[in-house]
Amino acid sequence: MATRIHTCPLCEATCGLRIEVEDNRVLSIRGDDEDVFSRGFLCPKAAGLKALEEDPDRLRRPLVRRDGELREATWAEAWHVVEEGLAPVLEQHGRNAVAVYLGNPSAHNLAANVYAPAFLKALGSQNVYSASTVDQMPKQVSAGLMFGAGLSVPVPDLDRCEHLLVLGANPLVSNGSLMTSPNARGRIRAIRKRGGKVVVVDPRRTRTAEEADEHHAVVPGTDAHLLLGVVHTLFAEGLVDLGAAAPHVAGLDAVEQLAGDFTPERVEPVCGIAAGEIRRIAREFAAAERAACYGRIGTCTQEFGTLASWLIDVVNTLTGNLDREGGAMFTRAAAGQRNTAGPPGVGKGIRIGRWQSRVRGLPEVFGELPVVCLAEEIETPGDDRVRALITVAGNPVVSTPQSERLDRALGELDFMVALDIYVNETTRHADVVLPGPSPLARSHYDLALYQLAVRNVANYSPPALEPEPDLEPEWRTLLRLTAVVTGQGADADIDAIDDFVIDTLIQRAAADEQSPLSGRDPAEVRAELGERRGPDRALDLLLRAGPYELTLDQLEQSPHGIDLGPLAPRLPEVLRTPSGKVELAPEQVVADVERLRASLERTRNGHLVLVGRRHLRSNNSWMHNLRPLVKGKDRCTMHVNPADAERLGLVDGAQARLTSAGGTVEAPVEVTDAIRAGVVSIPHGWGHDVPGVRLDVARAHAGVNSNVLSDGSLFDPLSGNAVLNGIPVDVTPA
Ligand SMILES: Nc1nc2c(c(=O)[nH]1)N[C@H]1C(S)=C(S)[C@@H](COP(=O)(O)OP(=O)(O)OC[C@H]3O[C@@H](n4cnc5c(=O)[nH]c(N)nc54)[C@H](O)[C@@H]3O)O[C@H]1N2
Ligand SMILES: Nc1nc2c(c(=O)[nH]1)N[C@H]1C(S)=C(S)[C@@H](COP(=O)(O)OP(=O)(O)OC[C@H]3O[C@@H](n4cnc5c(=O)[nH]c(N)nc54)[C@H](O)[C@@H]3O)O[C@H]1N2
Ligand code: SF4
Ligand SMILES: [Mo]
Repeated sequence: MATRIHTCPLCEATCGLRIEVEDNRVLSIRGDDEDVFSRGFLCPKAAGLKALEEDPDRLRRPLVRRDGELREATWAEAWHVVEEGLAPVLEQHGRNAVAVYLGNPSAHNLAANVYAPAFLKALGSQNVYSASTVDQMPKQVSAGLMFGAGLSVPVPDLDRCEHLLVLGANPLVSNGSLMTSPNARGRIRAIRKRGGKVVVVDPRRTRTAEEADEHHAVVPGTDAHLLLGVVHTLFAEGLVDLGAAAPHVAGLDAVEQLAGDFTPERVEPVCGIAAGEIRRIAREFAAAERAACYGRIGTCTQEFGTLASWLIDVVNTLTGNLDREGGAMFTRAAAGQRNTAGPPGVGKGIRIGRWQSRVRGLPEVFGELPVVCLAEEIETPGDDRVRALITVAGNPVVSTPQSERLDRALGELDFMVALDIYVNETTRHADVVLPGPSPLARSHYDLALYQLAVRNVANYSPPALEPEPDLEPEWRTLLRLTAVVTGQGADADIDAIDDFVIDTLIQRAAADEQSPLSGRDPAEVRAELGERRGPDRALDLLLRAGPYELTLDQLEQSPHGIDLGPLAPRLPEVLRTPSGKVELAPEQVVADVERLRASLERTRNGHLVLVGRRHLRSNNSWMHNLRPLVKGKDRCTMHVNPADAERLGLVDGAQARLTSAGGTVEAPVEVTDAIRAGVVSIPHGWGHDVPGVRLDVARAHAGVNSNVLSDGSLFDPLSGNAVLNGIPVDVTPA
């Protein structure tokens, strides 16, 4: 028996695991008490990793469609079919005819972090989509415009904060997002223990709200109204004090003007929170010694997602909490962070809208198009129509809007390749499925999430298990795909392409005057990187080029991680805006406030609105095939307030029918006063009972796909992010 230390790759919390292994099998998984960040904390999903290893439905060999059926094949056969499928599309219809969708697990996967960008660059298609536009894109846009880089997202300094204002996030269940904080529950409880205050704004009384001092059941989609009411109050009552950030902030007067007519009385009927309460929220936040305002899915996946995301950091800034200890701070990551590269304090900022989607004309953001456009780009005839799709660890048929339409559209593709470990609602449409090793059978480092952590931390895990014999590492699959789309063919020398990728990274570091590798001879640097190949070598380089000048050897010698200390102030060095200032009132955002102002006049039409929710034992759509995580009570139920239930004749335990512009689903009713009247909630990620899906356990707990109800017409215009919360629905007994 051996003990392996590995970081859990399932969510953003990066918990350390202690795994007992025998004969390449997992005996048990516990929390790693010595982990410098998670200190033994674990959630129930970690046990799912053992079940995932053992899951007979997890793919161990490539699949190729023959006579309409996905059948096991050799890698050589699979690659032959990939070449035969992609080449004609590229030749006859060009690069844009091949679309890519990157799913959420690729954000937690070092291979994808390093090699997906290389593949996308080689492909050169404008039709790139990802789970980001059903998730955090509004925050990336607002942070990009304010601070100059899309991942310069201030995170609450949870461990020193004394007042936490949470909007549209449920960290006690999600374990934190855009706020890497293992044991978020313990860290949030500690705020109250040290005499601080936690305030939650959410249409549902969530587990986080249950443990807070205050809960405000906001009307879905109106956080921007509420926050402008707060901003108005801060100015009106002379509570604005930028603190140490003051010399670095531009646009203060513009913000004051924008907030001018958003009095608490004016926004009260829209957001459903009394004017007096809004004033008190503002006063208490301003009065707190160290306060942080934080928002997540609920504030992003809504009509005013970018405005709400922006206003969260406006509130932090106006009260002197931006970049202050115990406030909202910028992480200083050990590797790969855009805002530690290049000249400090100034940069090119971000550009959005460099191209538009062909059918609806929605703008590009950070190199991708909004996923609400994907179905129409496949369906609509014309030049640049999407005819082939490559998915990488994604399940858009369940996770993105207008599911039924997208499902049909995937059936119309000329060719589809899925890099995935399951045949699910999306990958059942593929012509070829290319599986990779399980998460425990590959090395791990959270390149993205350590940029958003509540402490500066670096932790690398070597593989805890040997990969199963027929599984290619995903980095090699991504590079082989790169070879195919660049015409080198699947038999190309993958190691040579890897050398090219690493040389590009070395040259970039050598050309950066701030980098510890500045001016170094690239060949010499490559030699120093030694025998490692693939993502490990790339990580070693990024660590050496990073602000702590670490090496992968050092990380390997510290299996429980290296703690690089609490967050420290980074203004103005962190900024990459052209002005070298925090842009408190970016032009595009200011222009969008008009839309918000117009919405003040909107009258409600009596529709119920649908919001989502997450469950501790569930992870988006893909872990429902793991028995330990799905056993027990049915989770895919519709929550409804008792008053609505009575009015509509809905009975607890009976079925309800929900109809929207997007479609109809039926779900069991759960009557609960934990949800605001006028709002119903169904979790996303379910609906597994469809033909061709190979998920035996999930099929037995199928649930319904809530994204059937979103019709794809609703999105946040600045970021293109889908509206997934606040969808008008009619509900009747079924
Ligand atoms: N209504 C509603 N919809 C939502 C949300 C919501 O709150 N409400 N939330 C949205 C959010 S935040 C997100 S992030 C998206 C998620 O959207 P997606 O990323 O599209 O969906 P997932 O369910 O995460 O699917 C992950 C896929 O990756 C595969 N996979 C898992 N591990 C690996 C691996 O190691 N390698 C490979 N190659 N494949 C792997 C799984 O089999 C599955 O097919 O859903 C969004 N959809
Ligand atoms: N257990 C578990 N953990 C997860 C995941 C999972 O599926 N399961 N998914 C992971 C992923 S990909 C992500 S992105 C994160 C998400 O992390 P969180 O955002 O913390 O998680 P959610 O539970 O989606 O919380 C969103 C909350 O917003 C509320 N809400 C809905 N509409 C509105 C609104 O208009 N305004 C306000 N103020 N609130 C609103 C919902 O009621 C819900 O409580 O979680 C991650 N962690
Ligand atoms: S909280 Fe997230 S990282 Fe920690 S054990 Fe659970 S799923 Fe894994
Ligand atoms: Mo997400």
